[in-house]
Amino acid sequence: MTGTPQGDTLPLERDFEATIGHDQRIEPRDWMPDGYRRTMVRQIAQHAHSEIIGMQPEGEWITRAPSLRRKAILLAKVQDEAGHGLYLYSAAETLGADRGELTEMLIEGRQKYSSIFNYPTLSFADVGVIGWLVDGAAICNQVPLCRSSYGPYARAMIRICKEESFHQRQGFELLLTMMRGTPAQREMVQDAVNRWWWPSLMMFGPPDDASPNTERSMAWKIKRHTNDELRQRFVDITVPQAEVLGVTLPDPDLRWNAERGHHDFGPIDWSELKRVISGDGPCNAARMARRRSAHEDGAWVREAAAAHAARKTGREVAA
Ligand code: FAQ
Repeated sequence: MTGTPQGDTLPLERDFEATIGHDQRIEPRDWMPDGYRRTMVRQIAQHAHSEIIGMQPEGEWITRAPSLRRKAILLAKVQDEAGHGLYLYSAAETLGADRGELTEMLIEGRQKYSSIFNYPTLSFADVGVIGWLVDGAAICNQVPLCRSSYGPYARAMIRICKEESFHQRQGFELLLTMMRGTPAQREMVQDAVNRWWWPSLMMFGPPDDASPNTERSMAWKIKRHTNDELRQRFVDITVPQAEVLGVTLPDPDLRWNAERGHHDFGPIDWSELKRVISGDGPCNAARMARRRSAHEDGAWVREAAAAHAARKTGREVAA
């Protein structure tokens, strides 16, 4: 949509800017600049893809969960992630983006998903650490998105955040149980924390001075905080939780800075984030292969659903 039939978009732009300025929501039928629509579709689609690909690392442990209780919890969590993907694809559809086309773009490597899901899950402790750190980081990033300027995205985020906080607590509870177990269990937890800590900090995106989208997204109130602000908040929240668990975060430079009122932390290896985003992480190829085969295996379901919908519409028209 570029403007009114007369091509005079100025009054519409003014309305749009006023809505943003008054902290009100942009809704699907409202006029919006092309750039805003593109940015929203990009962010929502990447987020949706992340939820769906994010089912894989933990999903691998469903058949190997150590008890029926842990299996039931894990099944429910992975199913929740599928639900989040669906709410988000629906939000993208309100912007005119077709879900099938977005999936094609992911499968062809034209759209991204979160770097974090390209790391392997080597032990059951990884399930706990994903809940604690990855869902923890996701909550930190997504709670402010409940106030994002695009209505359907902000509303989807409210429900997603409620479920993610449940996920975070189950991860923490699992780790606490393991930390109260045998020395071997404690070692498994520490090993998982060592492997997931830095990738979790990278989830927040590149540093502010290398983040091309932040300034525009902040001006449009799509993003409410910069990548570095949210990363710092996550570190500050997580350090005391690590103390309760009795694990060591793998950063010798991590310490409280009374002057700043925040924790200082060591340098992040941004070349690793770049590598993983560009497809060269430890599990990128496996994750995409699995996503592609799931899509192909699901073709008959999509065809059957479409045929059913067409028959139903036909019957309704005949009646
Ligand atoms: N991985 O200019 P910025 C979850 C890309 S859901 C991959 O800073 P922006 C739930 C970025 O897209 C996790 N790509 O970009 C769960 C951009 O590329 P483009 C997903 C990344 O958009 C838990 C380029 O780099 N959450 O975990 C990453 O302003 C457990 C430049 O970056 C969301 O999607 C990355 N880490 O800020 C599921 C939340 N970082 O498009 C299962 C919503 C950056 O220009 C189990 N999204 N890039 O080609 C956001 O808040 C933002 O999009 C950011 C990036 C903060 C991710």
